[in-house]
Amino acid sequence: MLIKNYKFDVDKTKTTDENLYKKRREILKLMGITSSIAIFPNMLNANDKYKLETITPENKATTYNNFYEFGLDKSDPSRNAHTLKTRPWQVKITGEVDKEITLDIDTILKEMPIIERAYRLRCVEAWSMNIPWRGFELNKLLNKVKIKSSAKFVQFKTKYAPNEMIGQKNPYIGGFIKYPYIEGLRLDEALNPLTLIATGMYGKDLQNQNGAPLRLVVPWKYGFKSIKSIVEIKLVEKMPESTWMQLQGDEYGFYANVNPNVHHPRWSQGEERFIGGSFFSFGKVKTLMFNGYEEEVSNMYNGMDLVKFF
Ligand SMILES: Nc1nc2c(c(=O)[nH]1)N[C@H]1C(S)=C(S)[C@@H](COP(=O)(O)O)O[C@H]1N2
Ligand SMILES: [Mo]
Repeated sequence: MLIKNYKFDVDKTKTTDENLYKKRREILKLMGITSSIAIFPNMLNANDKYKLETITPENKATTYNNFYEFGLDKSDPSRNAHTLKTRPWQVKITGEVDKEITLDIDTILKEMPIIERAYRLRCVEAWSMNIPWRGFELNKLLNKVKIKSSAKFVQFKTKYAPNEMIGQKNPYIGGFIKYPYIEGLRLDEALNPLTLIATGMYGKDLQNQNGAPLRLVVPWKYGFKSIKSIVEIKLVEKMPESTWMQLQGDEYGFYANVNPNVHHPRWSQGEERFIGGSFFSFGKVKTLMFNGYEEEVSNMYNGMDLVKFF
């Protein structure tokens, strides 16, 4: 399947971003406007587009995190995650496969075709970033096993190590969650070429707070689906549970596709606060259907009631 580069290629994203920024500034200067940007609807659109395409600064993406194993505050993971041991590290592929396998992280890194792609990350809490990931398509890793026809879903599991993850040991820090954190995808979602296993970002290896040594990235779904520090990938017959379904299934469904028309029971999903780098790239933008990846993924949900399957 063809992936359009204008949307996903890291360098192209940067170029568009800079050009748009320059153009905006030139137009504003010509008009003698230096501060007020909200008066022309067309320019607001350009501004929205600019925000959506700006790459979030690295220091924001590595210090404003959700990784409850290290605490519930956004600043906790970057402070606490250094205790996680990411070597040696093994990943098991289990369940409905002809032969279960265990892979070493360094073998994976050597054998997988590593690519770079910028994706938008939209948290269910209505903030978003745009992150240049490094990694490989999950389908390339799943090629290492022969999947049985009985497999319909994939379950993912984060490492369980209370001595390394303070929130797993202390429920007052980790939020009384049943660890290990688990997530799931339908098999076709897992095999979709957009679905990545990230091993790095910003051209470097992943930091622990971002899910080292490898984490899932599913750009058209809310961020909580992008499970971090994975040790097991299990092919299963039935729709698996996820940590957030266990916690509050009426608020967080299995699909969790980004959808500006289906609101969280306690807040709107119609807008998001984009975390950019400059004054121009901060602030509210409209949330896009499937987080802007509608063309690439909507066919997987043909005929499905997205209100019911939220
Ligand atoms: N194991 C685990 N994975 C997790 C989480 C978590 O708490 N534990 N938080 C999720 C949520 S809610 C979001 S928004 C993203 C945040 O990823 P980032 O911190 O790299 O931006 O990670 C997801 N993966
Ligand atoms: Mo999130």
